[in-house]
Amino acid sequence: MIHIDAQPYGFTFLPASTALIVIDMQRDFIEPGGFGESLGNDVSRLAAIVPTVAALLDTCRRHGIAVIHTREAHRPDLSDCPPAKRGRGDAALRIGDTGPMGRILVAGEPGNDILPAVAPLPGEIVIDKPGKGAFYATALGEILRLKGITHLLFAGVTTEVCVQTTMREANDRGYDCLLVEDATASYFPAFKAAAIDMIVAQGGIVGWSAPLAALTAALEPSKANP
Ligand code: C5J
Repeated sequence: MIHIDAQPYGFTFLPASTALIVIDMQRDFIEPGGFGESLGNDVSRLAAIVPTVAALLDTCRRHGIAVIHTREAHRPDLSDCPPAKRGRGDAALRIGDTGPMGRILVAGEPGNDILPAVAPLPGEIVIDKPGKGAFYATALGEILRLKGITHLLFAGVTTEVCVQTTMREANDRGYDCLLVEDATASYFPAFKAAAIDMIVAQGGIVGWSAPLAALTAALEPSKANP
C-alpha cells in the first residue's frame, strides 16, 4: 500500500488498482486561437502546468499506474453537441467554427490534439467526451471496471469545470479520488482554490487533494528530502 500525505487526511492506494486520468490537456484549451481563448480567457495560466503534468505522467508510468487521457471532442457533424452548449455565451468562435487551429472542439482537428509534451504513449487509452464529465456518454466506467480500478488520480484542465465534474461523477460511482493540485489549472485562480476547498471539505466529500511532491515522496521515498 502507498500512503500519501493529503488533504483532508492521508490517501492510501495500490498502484495496480489506480489510474491517472489526465483531463483535456488540449491545444483548444491551452494554446492561443482555441476554444479557451475564444471565450475571452488568458490561456497562459493553463500552459504553466504542462511541466508538472509531464512529470506526473512520468512518475505514474514508472510505477505501474494506468494512464487515461481525455479530450473534449465533438463529432464533425456536431450530432453529439447539444444546441444549448453550442449557443451558450458570447464566444468569438463557437464549437464547430473554423479558427486558426481548425474547427473548434471537433475531433481530428489540430486544435483538438493533446499537447505533445503530455501526449499519450502508444497503448494508453484516450477518451473523447462530448460533455464536461468524462463518464457521460463514454466507455470510461466500463474501461475502469474491466481494469479493476478502484482509485483515481486526477490532473488537467480546467479544475472547476471538466476536472471537478469528472471527479464528482467518479466519486458517485464509488471511486476514491485524489486531485494532484499543482497538475491542474483554471483560467480563474480563485475558482481553482474554491474547487479544491469544495472537494476536501466535510471530510473529503468529493475526495482528496495533494501536490505532486507528496505523491512522488510516497512512491519514491529514497528520493524525498530529509
Ligand atoms: C471547459 C474543460 N472549461 N475541459 N472544458 O469548457 O474544462
